[in-house]
Amino acid sequence: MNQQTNPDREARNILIANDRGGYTIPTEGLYPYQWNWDSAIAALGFAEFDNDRAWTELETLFSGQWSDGMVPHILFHKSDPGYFPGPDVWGCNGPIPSSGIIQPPIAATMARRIWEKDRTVGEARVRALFPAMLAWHRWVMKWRLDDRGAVCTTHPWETGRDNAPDWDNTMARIDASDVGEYQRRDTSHVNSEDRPTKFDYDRYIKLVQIGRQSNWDQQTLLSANPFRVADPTMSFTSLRAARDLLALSAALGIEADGLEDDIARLEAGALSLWNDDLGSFDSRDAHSGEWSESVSNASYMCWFAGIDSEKMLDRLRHTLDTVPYPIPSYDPDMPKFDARRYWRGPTWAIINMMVGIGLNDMGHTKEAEQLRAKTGDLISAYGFAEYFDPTTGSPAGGNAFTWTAAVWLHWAG
Ligand code: 9YW
Repeated sequence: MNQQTNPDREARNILIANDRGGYTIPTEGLYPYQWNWDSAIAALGFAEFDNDRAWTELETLFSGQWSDGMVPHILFHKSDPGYFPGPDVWGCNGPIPSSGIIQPPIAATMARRIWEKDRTVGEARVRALFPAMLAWHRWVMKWRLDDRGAVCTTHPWETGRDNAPDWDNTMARIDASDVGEYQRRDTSHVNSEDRPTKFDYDRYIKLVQIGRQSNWDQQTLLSANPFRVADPTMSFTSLRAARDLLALSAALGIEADGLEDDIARLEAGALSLWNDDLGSFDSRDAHSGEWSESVSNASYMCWFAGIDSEKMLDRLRHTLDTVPYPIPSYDPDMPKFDARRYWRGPTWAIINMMVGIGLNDMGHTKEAEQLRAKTGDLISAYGFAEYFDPTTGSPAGGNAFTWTAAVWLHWAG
């Protein structure tokens, strides 16, 4: 971005250009459909200049909700050969062609923020969406908890942190030798060095095949799916969403039985992800009980969930002081750190925003402001990239990216 440009205007223009009529794609080419958590962040960005359009984004997302309450990670509104795997590979039967997994359930949290920004426009819209948001929360409670109340991801794509080192041990145990031939599309849009490896991709597709063979029946998948990892992203966002749903139900006078109990259960689950030997929130394989031994950017999302931690705060201060463009998606002092490979090192503005919001909510305003300012500097120096090298700041992945623009408008700019 050069100094002549107006970053606010540029950010708005990115959202407008990525708008496909009621929903926003993450970026042209690489991601041509509606992604679940991208969309919730896009709504937050729209709310900064067009509150009505913000609600439409969330309404379109929930128009793809399955009858059991599940809200898919991708809605394939219009087919696009530039992305693989498309709806024919997933083989799902929702109201809109879709994938068969979810993403971190942040929509209720963003709906609350958008409603708080403009209650006049938001009152009727949030009321109308509330039952759908509650149904999704209940689906998560029913199908994604481990025995301690931590929320599990059943596919690396589900957590939104595709190739994070968190999944390495579990992925290594998956036999993908019969996955068959397929043609990746992501590496034709962006540098393959910055993307997940073939080893990982084979397993992503194998897990989709297992889901499809099970007809995406969750009961069957509890035993058929070898990938089930309790994870900080899912656990912290689900807990935050439950708290926001409770706040909305109280403010709007809508009955929502069981939310207090759900919050207590999710809180216990989130706390169970504390790995004392590592000194961090961590992921845990739900089948084997084995820790991932991974300090990721999701580890710092505890405050977003209303969980304070002096040890995480110390870690964060150290990261803010020593990493040029924080927060890296994987601890740079750990051997698997890879500065440009997607979720194995790079910095992601959306995670920074959620960490920053959490810090601020819990009174850690100095660290919140430091993180916000550093994220703002990063975006203004290097543009609205999908993600950034935490050591040099250089942009990576797709550009003119919806969620980075939305983060700028709502928080970093
Ligand atoms: C995929 C769209 C998505 C994000 C994820 C990110 C990547 C690839 O892109 O996923 O095919 O789902 O890891 O967090 O939602 O921006």
